[in-house]
Formats: sequence, structure tokens, C-alpha cells
Amino acid sequence: MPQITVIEHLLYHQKESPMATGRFTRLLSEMILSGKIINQEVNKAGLVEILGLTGETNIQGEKVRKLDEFANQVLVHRLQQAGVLCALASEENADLILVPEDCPRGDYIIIFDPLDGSSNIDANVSIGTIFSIFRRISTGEEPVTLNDVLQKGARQVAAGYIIYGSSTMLVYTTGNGVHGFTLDPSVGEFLLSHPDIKIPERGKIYSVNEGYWHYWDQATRNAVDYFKNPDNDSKRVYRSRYIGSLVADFHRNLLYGGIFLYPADTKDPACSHGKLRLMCEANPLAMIVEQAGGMATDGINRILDLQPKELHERVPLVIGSKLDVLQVEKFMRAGAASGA
Ligand code: FDP
Repeated sequence: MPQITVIEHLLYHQKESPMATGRFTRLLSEMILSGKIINQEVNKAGLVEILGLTGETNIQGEKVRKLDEFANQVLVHRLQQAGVLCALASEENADLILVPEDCPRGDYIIIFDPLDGSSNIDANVSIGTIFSIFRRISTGEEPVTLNDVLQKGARQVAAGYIIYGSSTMLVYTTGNGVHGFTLDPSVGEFLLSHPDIKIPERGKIYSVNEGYWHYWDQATRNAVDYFKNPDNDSKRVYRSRYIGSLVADFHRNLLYGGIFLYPADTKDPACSHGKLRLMCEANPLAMIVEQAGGMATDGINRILDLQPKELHERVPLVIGSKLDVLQVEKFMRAGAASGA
């Protein structure tokens, strides 16, 4: 395969992709450079004083890890200077970050989770950076407000993630398929390794934290039970795989086929509407999975059609191979109809 970098790939497909403007290319370049910087730090984390907690708690009520904070600072600093954004939102910051007036600005808005799966960092498990890109709704003359950011996922112009795993990969879409690039450390470039990724229509893997079984409603238990029951109507034997790091679980299922669920539960009030964040986790992964031929719902409704009401809103997430997601939907609809 010829060695094609992300930016070359974007430029080759310029005709199909309205996103291949100089301004979008600039934004993606900053994202790529930030990813390389974070990757360096993740790789040497055991050698330098960057493992462990900072002692702070973030807006989600979670303990902040030093690598989380590092990744967030790199992204905020680099992206602010890209000259093409008017606002940024991070999982780690309570409020919207407006690009300062003395910096060049543009019409794009980026929302990101700087280091997802961070509770796994100290144990060397794969983690990732997830991002979602919109255009602002208001015109350049008006001040940017939260309304510019609280857009349905269907309006995303691009989405992607960088996974720091056995190799480091960037996977992204601008609405023309999903493409994966692997970082070649010898040249320091992400090279095209997985063109036009398609998720199998039905998978053989289900990923969910079954430790929460007793905190789920009956419909969720019935849905998960389906994947455990060899007599289910697909007659497939599903394997259970749960890393507990969303990007890693999602990435595996995207390539092999499968379903990931993080349903609502009663274990703690914060998860009564699910744990994962609509804007920085569910939306970008939903755009990617749909572009790859899969589906993403909150159990019943399409994730990309949900109207966010606040920046850090949580949502139940059912995402992966189309027929498996539809299967879960049947149980959830039956549960909703019976009030279970
Ligand atoms: P983490 O708390 O480690 O940041 O987004 C949060 C997340 O990880 C996801 O990456 C992961 O899928 C999920 O939480 C794991 O939650 P549980 O430990 O509750 O299963």
C-alpha cells in the first residue's frame, strides 16, 4: 500500500469532501500534532512523574489524573492557536472555552475528551482522545454562545479519535466513510492503514460492565441476556469483551463487529441517564459508527438526533453492529411499552 498521510488523504479526496478546505486541514493538523505530543507522554508515563492523581476533582466528579490534565492542556493550548476555532469544550472543563479576542478565530467549534478511559492509565490499558467538530450557528459578528455548541450530533462536520494502544491510531470521518491511520514512529506520521472501515452487520462480541447487572432495569437485563443465550434467534455464540476504556472497546468492535452498551443504572444518581457524555463521547463515536454502516442509540432513539440540553449531559449508549443494536432496541421498546 502506498504510504499516505492523513493530510494527503484529505487533499486527495478534496472533491468528495467539502471539509478539505485549508481551514479544516489546519484544524486537523493541530489535532494530529496534539495527538503525537500526548502519545509521547503516554508512552513514557511509567518513567516520568506523570502517573497518578493530581488531587483535583473534575466537573464530572471524577478524580483528575496527571495525564488527563496534561492532555487537556496540550489540546486547549494548541487548538486555541489554530486560528480556525471560535470555541472549544473539554470534558475536563465546566464551561465553554472561548478563543480569546486577540487570537485569530474561525467558525469551527471542537468538543473533546482529552484522555478517555483514564482510570486505566496507571495499568497500561489502551486509552484515547475523542473529538467532535461543528460549525457555529450564529454569524461571525455575533458573540459565540452555548447555543452554538448545543447542536444535535447529526450536524457534526467531522469526528474522530486517537487510540494510544499497542500502536497509536487516528480514526476519523468527515462524512465520507471512516478511515484509520497508524502512527509510524520512525517517520512520526500517521499513515493510512485502514481505508474505508466497515463494521460487520452483526458481530460476535458484546461489551458491557456486567458488574452492574443488579442496578439495571429488566429490559436491559433481557437485552444483555440475549447475547449470553445460545438459543437466541440469531443462534450465535457471542463472546464477552469489556476493557472498560470506551475508545478501546469501541475500536475493537468497529474492526471485528460487536456491540458496546453503557445503559442507565441505579448504582449512583449520576448514572441514572447513563455515564457517558453525549457531546464528547456518544456523538463522535455515533457519527463514526454510522459512517461505517453501524448504529448508535440510547436504547431506543438515534444518538445523532438527540438535542443536547447542557454541555456535560450524559446518555445511555448502545453502539456497534446494526443488527445487534436493533436487537437491543426491541427489548428496550418492549420494556418501555410494559413500563418495566
Ligand atoms: P473512565 O471512567 O476510565 O474515564 O468515559 C468514561 C469511561 O472510562 C469510559 O472510557 C469507559 O467505557 C467507562 O467509563 C467505564 O466505566 P465503568 O468503570 O463504570 O465500567
